[in-house]
Amino acid sequence: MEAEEQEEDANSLSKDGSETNSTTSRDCRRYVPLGIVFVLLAGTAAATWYFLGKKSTRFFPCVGVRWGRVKAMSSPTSICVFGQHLQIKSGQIWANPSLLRINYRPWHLEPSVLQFYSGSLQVLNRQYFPDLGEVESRAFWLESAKLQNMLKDLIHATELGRYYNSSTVYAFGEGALTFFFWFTLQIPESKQKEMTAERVNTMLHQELSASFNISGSLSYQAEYRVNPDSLVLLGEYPLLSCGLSHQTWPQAYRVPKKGYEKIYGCSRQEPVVEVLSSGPVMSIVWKKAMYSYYDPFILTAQAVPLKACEVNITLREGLELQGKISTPHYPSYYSPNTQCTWHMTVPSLGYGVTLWFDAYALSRQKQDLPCTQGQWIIQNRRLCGLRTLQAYAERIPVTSSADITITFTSQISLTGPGVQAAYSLYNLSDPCPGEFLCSVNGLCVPACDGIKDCPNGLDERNCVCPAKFQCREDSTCIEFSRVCNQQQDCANGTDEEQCSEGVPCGPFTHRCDDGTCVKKPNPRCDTTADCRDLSDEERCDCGLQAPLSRIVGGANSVEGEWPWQASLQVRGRHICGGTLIADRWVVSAAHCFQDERLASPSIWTVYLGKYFQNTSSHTEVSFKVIRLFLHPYYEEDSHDYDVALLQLDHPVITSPFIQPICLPAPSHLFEPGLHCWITGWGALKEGGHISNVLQKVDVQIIQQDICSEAYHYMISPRMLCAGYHKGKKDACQGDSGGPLACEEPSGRWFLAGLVSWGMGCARPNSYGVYTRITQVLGWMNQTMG
Ligand SMILES: [Ca+2]
Ligand SMILES: [Ca+2]
Ligand SMILES: [Ca+2]
Repeated sequence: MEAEEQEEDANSLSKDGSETNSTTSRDCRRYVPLGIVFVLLAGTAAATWYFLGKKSTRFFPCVGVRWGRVKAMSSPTSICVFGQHLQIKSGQIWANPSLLRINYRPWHLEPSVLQFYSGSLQVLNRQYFPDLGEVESRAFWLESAKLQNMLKDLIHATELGRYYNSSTVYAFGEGALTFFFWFTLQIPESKQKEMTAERVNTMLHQELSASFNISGSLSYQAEYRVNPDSLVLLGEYPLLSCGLSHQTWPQAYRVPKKGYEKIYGCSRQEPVVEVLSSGPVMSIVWKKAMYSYYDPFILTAQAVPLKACEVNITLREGLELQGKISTPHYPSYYSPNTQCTWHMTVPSLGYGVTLWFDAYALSRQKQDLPCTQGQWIIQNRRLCGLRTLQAYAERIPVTSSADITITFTSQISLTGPGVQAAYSLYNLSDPCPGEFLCSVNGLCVPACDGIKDCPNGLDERNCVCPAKFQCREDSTCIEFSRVCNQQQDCANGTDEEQCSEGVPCGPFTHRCDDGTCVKKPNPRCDTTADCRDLSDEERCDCGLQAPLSRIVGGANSVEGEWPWQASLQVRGRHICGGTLIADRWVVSAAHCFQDERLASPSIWTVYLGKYFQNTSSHTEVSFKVIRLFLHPYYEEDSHDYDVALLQLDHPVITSPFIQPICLPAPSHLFEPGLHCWITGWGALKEGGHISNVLQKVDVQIIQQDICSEAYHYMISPRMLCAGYHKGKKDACQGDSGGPLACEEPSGRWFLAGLVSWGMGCARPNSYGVYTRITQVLGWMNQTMG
C-alpha cells in the first residue's frame, strides 16, 4: 500500500524509476517467496532407472500393481508407478470388446534429454503359450529377460550401441511369438536432430536383415530367428517433460505397421487426463522425469461401452437453455476418428440455434488446412474448433428449413479434451434484446457502457453518450449518478421519470429477481424498495463499517474499519489479501495461487478480523481453506480473469470486526471519478517490506479507455483501473487479492475490484489494475451456489 504519507518516497521513487527504467514487465502484486530454484536434471547420466518389478509401494498403497499386460475390468483398475529419479514405463491394456478409458494425473514437470522408442518384433522359431500372458509367471520372466538381452545385443550391433541406455520387454502377442518392447537412447543434444525415428528404424532393420542371413554364427539370431520385416517401431518421442502416449489400432492382438499415435503433455489446466482409445486395444507409454523424491502418479484403466454419437433433437419454444451436446464420454478425451452428428429441429423459422461453448471457439479455416482440435460442419459450413480461455457462442440461423445438421469429426490420429456445448433458441429478428450482438464471438454484450466487451470494439462505436445517461428530449449526456436522484438534470426532467416503475431492460437497468428492470442506478440495499418483488433489499447484511471515528487521510486504518479484509497466509507469512463476501467464502486473486507450491488449499490459513500482522488480537479468527477455485479462464500472462474463491472450513460469525462486503449487481455502476478505497498489508513502497498495520488508500476509478491507452491496450473487459494520473497512491506487493471498495450514498460498501497488477507501485500514469467484479459475478455466484 502506498499512500500520500509516502509522498517523498513516491517522488524519489519516480526519480529512481526514470534512472532504473528497465522494469517494463508487469508486476504481479504478490509476495514472492525467495529462491525458487528448480534443480533441473541436466543430462541423465545420473538418472536411475526403475525396471519391471522394481516398483516401491512405500509411499502409497497401490492396488493391483501390475506391469506389462493389464486386463481392464469394467470397474477402474489402478496402476501406480513410483520412482525417484527418472522413469519410463509402458504397457498394454486390453479390453474386449469395448473401448478403454485412461485416467492419468500428471504431477510435475521436468525436461528430459532421452529419446524413447517402443515397438514389437516377431520370433519365427517360438510360439506363444498362455503362461506368457501372465506377467508374474516364471515363463514370462525367463523369456522376457532373454529377449531383453537379445534386444540389447541387437542395438549394440549397430551405431546406436553407444547411445543405448535401457530397454525392456513388457508383453507378448499370440501366434509366432511377438514381443513388445521399449528402449531408450541417450543422445547428445548435437545429434538429436539427425537421430530420427526413421533413421533408427532403418539401422535396426538393416542389422536384423544382415544377421538373419548369417546362419549358424554366434549372432543373437542363433537362438531367436527374428523376422526382420516384422519390426514395428514407434518413436522417437519428443522431449516432453512428462506425458502419455497413446497408440490404438482397430483389432486386438495384431499390431499394424502403422500404429496411430499421439502424445499428451502435462498441463495444470488438465490435472486429470482421461483418454479414450478408438478400439479395444490401447498401448500406453508413460514418460516422466522427476525432481522431487515423492512424485507418484496414478493411472486407472476401465473398459467402457461403445457409444453411438448420432442424436435427433427437437427444440421447444422458449429462449432458455434446452440441453447439451457433447463428444462421447465427455469430459474424457474424445477418440481419434470420432464422428458425431446432431440433427436439430426448431419450432419455427423465426428462430435460430445458439451453441454455447466453454473455452472452445469455432473459426473458418482454409479448405486445405486440417482441423487439429476437431472439425465442425454446420449447415455445410466447415469450421475448425480451437481451445481458448474465453466464452464463445455459435449462432446458426435457420433459413429455408427448420432442420439443422451439425457434425463433429476428429482426425484419425488425433484426440483432445472432450467438447461440450449447451444449446438454446434465439430470435432471428432480435438476437440480443437490449444488448449488442458481437459478431466475433456470438455473445450479447452491453453497448455504449464505456467497456469494449467485443474484441473488435464495435459495441462502443457510434455511441451518443458513452457510459452516460442520454436525456430523451435533447440527447444531452448526464452522469448516471444524477438519474433518479430527485433533481431535474435533463431539460424536461426525463432523468426523473419512471423512477418508481418497471422499465424495459437495458445495459444500465437493474434486473430484479422476477426479471423486471428498474431505471434507478445501483438500487441494491439502499433501504428504498425499488423492485416490485423487493429483491433489491434482500440479502443486505453486508458492507457496513463498525461505528468508529474515522481518521481521514491517514494511511493507518482503524480496527473494524474494513471488517471484510482478510489476510491469506502460508506458514505464518502474509502472502495475499482477500475479501469476505459471504459466510464461508473469501474472494482473492487467482495469481496468488499460480505458483505450484501455493496451489493446494490445505497450505493456506485465512485470518478475518485481523489488524496487526506481528501480533494476534482478540478480534481475529483463523480458518483453514477446504476448497480453492480459480477462474477457469484465468490466464497467467495477461492476468485476465484474475479471481479465485476460497471456501472456509467453518462458518463465519459476524461481529463489528468481521462483516462481509456487499457484492454489486451485474449492472452496478462504478463511475469514473468515484473515490474508492483499497486496503491491505502490502508494501509501503515499491520493493519495500509488508506493513504491520492494515493500511488504507483512497483511489479514483479511471475511465476504461484512458487506462487502456496508458497500458498499451492490455486492459481486458475483466479489468478496472483506479489511481491517479500523477501516481502517488496505489496498491503494492502483498496487497494482491485485496478489495477495492466503494461506498454508496446509503453508507454501504460494495466490492468493485480485486488488487491484481500494475506497473510498479504508484508510478505516474501507471494506474493500479483490479479484477472487475461485475464481469466475474456470474462465475462467482455459480461457484458459491
Ligand atoms: Ca460495452
Ligand atoms: Ca436527476
Ligand atoms: Ca433499493
